[in-house]
Amino acid sequence: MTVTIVGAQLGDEGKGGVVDLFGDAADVVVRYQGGDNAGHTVVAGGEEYKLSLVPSGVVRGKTGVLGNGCVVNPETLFEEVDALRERGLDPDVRLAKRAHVILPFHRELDGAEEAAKADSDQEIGTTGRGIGPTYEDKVGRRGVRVGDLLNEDALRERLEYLVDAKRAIYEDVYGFDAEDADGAFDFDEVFEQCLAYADRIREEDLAVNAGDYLADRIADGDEVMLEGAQGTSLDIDHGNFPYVTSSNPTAGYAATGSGLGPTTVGQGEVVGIVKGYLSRVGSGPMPTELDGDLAEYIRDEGGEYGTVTGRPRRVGWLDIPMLRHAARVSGFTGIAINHLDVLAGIDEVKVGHAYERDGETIETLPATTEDWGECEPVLKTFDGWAEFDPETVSEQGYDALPSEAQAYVEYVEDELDTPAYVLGVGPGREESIVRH
Ligand code: 2SA
Ligand code: MG
Repeated sequence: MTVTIVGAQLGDEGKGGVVDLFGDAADVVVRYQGGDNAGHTVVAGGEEYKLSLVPSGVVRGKTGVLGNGCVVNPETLFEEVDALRERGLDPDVRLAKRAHVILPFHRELDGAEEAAKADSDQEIGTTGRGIGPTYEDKVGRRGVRVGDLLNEDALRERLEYLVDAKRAIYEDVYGFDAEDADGAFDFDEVFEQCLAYADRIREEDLAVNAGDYLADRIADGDEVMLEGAQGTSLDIDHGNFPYVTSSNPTAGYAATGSGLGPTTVGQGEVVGIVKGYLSRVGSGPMPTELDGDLAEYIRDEGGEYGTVTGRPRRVGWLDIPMLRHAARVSGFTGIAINHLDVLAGIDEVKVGHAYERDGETIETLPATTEDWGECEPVLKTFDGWAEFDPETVSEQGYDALPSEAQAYVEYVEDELDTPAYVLGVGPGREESIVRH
C-alpha cells in the first residue's frame, strides 16, 4: 500500500509534519519531484529538523528515496546527510539513477534568468536553487543523470556538450561573464566536481534503480509513502503558470516520478495537505491576500518565513476555489488541515468561498494567471475561536477543539467532499488530532 501526500495550495502547508505522522506506518518515504527548493520542517522528540532534499521520514529511521522525478543537488544531499549524522542519526537514503543532477551552472542560470526578467517585472521569485534550468535540461534531453555520474565516459561526453551550451547562454543571452561564475562554466572544474560526487555516491552505495527498488520493497510487504513537495498551485501543468515551479507536485506524478504505476499509487490514499489559511513566497496573484496588522499577526504566529530562503511569505485567507481544483486534480481521498492554532484568537475568520469576475461567480481556479488575477474573492465569515491548549486538544481529540473551529473544519470537508484525517493544532508532530 502507498500513501501519497500532496500540497493543496502553494507549498508550506505543513506537509513535513503530516509525512512524519503518517510515516510511522511507512517503511519507505519517497520524494517524487522537485529538489532542494522544498523546505520541510519536522519537529520530533523536541528537536527541530529543517530538510530541503532528504525525505523527512528519515528522521524517524525510514528509508528515504529520491525518485527519478527529482532534481538532485549532490552537495545539498551530502550536507543534509552529514548534518543528520552529526545529530546522532543514521540516515538511510537512496538516490534514483534516473534522477537529474543539479550542477553549479544551473544555479547560476537560475539567477541570471531571474535578473534578466526583473527589468520587466516578470521574475518568478524562484528559490535560486537551479530547479528550472535543471528540468529544462532534462526535457531538452541534454541533462546529466545520477547514473551518468557513475560512468566516466558517458559523463565526459554529456558535459562536453552541456557546459559549452550553457556557457553560451549565460554569456550571449544573459550577457554575463562566465569567468566571474566561480568555475561553474569551466568544463574541467565541473567534471572534477562530478567525479567527486560519484565517488561518494559509490562509497555510500546510494544509487538505485528506484522503480525496481520500490516495487521490491512493496513486494516484501513494506509500506511506501510518496511525499510531494511545493503545492498544487505551483504545479507546472495545474498551477498558475508561469508563477510555478518546474515540476508536478500533483498526485499523478507520484507514479511517474517514482517508477510505480498509477494503479499502485491509486490503490492507496492520496492526502491533500491544507493550511488553515494561505501563504505564498514568490510572485503571482493571490485573491484572498491580506495586508496590514492582520497579515503581520498571522505571519508571526505562523512563522511564515521561507525555510530555504528565509523570505517573508505573503499571507491570505483560505482560498476554496484553489482547494476544489487541488482536490480534483489529485483525487484526494482525505485531507489534513494544519495551523488551526495560528488562527485562534482572531475575531472573525474568513475564507474565499468563490470568486467574482466580470459579474460572474466562479467556483474553481481559472486556467490562466491573467484571469485569476482579475478575480475578487467572495468572502464567507466564520466566528473566530479562542486560543486553546494544543496538548489538551491533541490528547482529548476532536471534541475538545473549540466548536467554532469544528464548524470551519466541517465546512472545508463539505466543500471538498473529503474527510479531514488530521487536524494540526500546533507545530509539534504530537500536536495534532488524528481522526481516521
Ligand atoms: P523554484 O525555485 O523554481 O522552484 O521556484 C518557482 C516558484 O515556486 C515557489 N516555490 C516554493 N514556494 C513555497 N515553498 C517552497 N519551498 C521553500 C519553503 C521556499 C523558501 O518550504 O519555505 O524557503 O523560500 C517553494 N519552492 C519553490 C517559488 O517561491 C517560486 O514562486
Ligand atoms: Mg516548506
